[in-house]
Amino acid sequence: MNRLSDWPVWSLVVLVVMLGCGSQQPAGLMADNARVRSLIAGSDKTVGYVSFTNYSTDAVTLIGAHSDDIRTIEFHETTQIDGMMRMRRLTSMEIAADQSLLLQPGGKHLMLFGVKTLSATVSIEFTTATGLIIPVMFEVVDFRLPS
Ligand SMILES: [Cu+2]
Repeated sequence: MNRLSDWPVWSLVVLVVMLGCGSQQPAGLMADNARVRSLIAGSDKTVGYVSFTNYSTDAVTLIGAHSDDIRTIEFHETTQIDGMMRMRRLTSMEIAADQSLLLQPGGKHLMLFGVKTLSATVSIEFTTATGLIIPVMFEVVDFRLPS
């Protein structure tokens, strides 16, 4: 579901229509550029970033994230207070209708705790306020940016 930026635009449109007709997938929520930072030696926590776009006419609220290989995944937001970068935990993240939500360095992000090992990809399932499960495949990449 990620890497959509590499696809022609018509592919995206077709995919959205298909999702709208499917019974398992929530209509119109797309994830792009999903990546998790590879583990630093001696650490079992890391960060994840992804761009969600909501092509539906209803807001989508994410209330949780889960992965079999990760003990805890929290939603975080980095803000600058008096020149200091601080992270706070968010209980949910909303993607308004027809809008995108960018999880990126220096802003909202996923915080992964209790990560034992990471292979090339990691699947994270997001839960919405309406009880839908949205699986997103994250690519594990080596980058060194502040969370
Ligand atoms: Cu954080």
